[in-house]
Amino acid sequence: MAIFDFDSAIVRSPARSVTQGLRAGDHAGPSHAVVAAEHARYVAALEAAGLAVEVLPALEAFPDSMFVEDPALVFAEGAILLRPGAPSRTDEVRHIRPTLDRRFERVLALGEGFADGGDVLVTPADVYIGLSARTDEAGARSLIAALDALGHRGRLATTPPGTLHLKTASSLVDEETVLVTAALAASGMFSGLRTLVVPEDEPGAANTLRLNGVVLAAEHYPRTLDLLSGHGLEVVALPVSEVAKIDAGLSCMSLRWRGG
Ligand code: CIR
Repeated sequence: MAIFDFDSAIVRSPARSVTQGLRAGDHAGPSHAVVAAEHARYVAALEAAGLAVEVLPALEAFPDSMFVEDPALVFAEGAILLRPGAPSRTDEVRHIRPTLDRRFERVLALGEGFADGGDVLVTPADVYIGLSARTDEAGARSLIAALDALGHRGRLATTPPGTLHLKTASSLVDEETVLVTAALAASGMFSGLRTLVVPEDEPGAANTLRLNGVVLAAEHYPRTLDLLSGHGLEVVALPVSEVAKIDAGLSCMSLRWRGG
């Protein structure tokens, strides 16, 4: 299970400005207090799964900065500084860089274009990079070059229209199985992997997070929790309905790797 074998994680405390986080639609933003409570439960779940968690301080100037998955990508072999495609998030990279320089021997950077970590799905054979409103082809190709330098093979993928990130619609739950929305399953892009399709009435449920022997999943999607348990997985259900108001889920709140 090397691909899910993690001992270290970085997270960032939610800023009070998280209430202004980016979201599709014009609904109200989340409550800072509830997001903070969800974040605390998330950190505890990472620790319970065996990871040592470094908690970075909140960045008030960046409402979405608790979603550390987007400005960087990390592996045991090294880290890659990305370039988030939302203008309000681009400078988050400058703030996470010192931490990555301290924690990793090799820190590479994207040469050109834009790429969000939420568009990057790591599987045993390939690293899928979803083209989206946040990740363009120049960024994806530049990321493929950086991945190659770390010994990983990247390939382009398509994020379904109207979906924020590739991983909004997919997550790897075991070495052979990807949990996907019906729209992404229909694309047929995951050749060589089994697909588990989330129920039609729970399209937001495809973003889960496998860590060592457990899968973290949103507690507000009960049918997906049953689907995962029925697949023989040990599921940890977590409250994330408040961060979901700003289009976030389980994977986006941490960077995970082995060997920290
Ligand atoms: C954003 O739109 O950038 C944030 N409100 C949500 C980011 C979620 N990131 C992720 O799933 N990797």
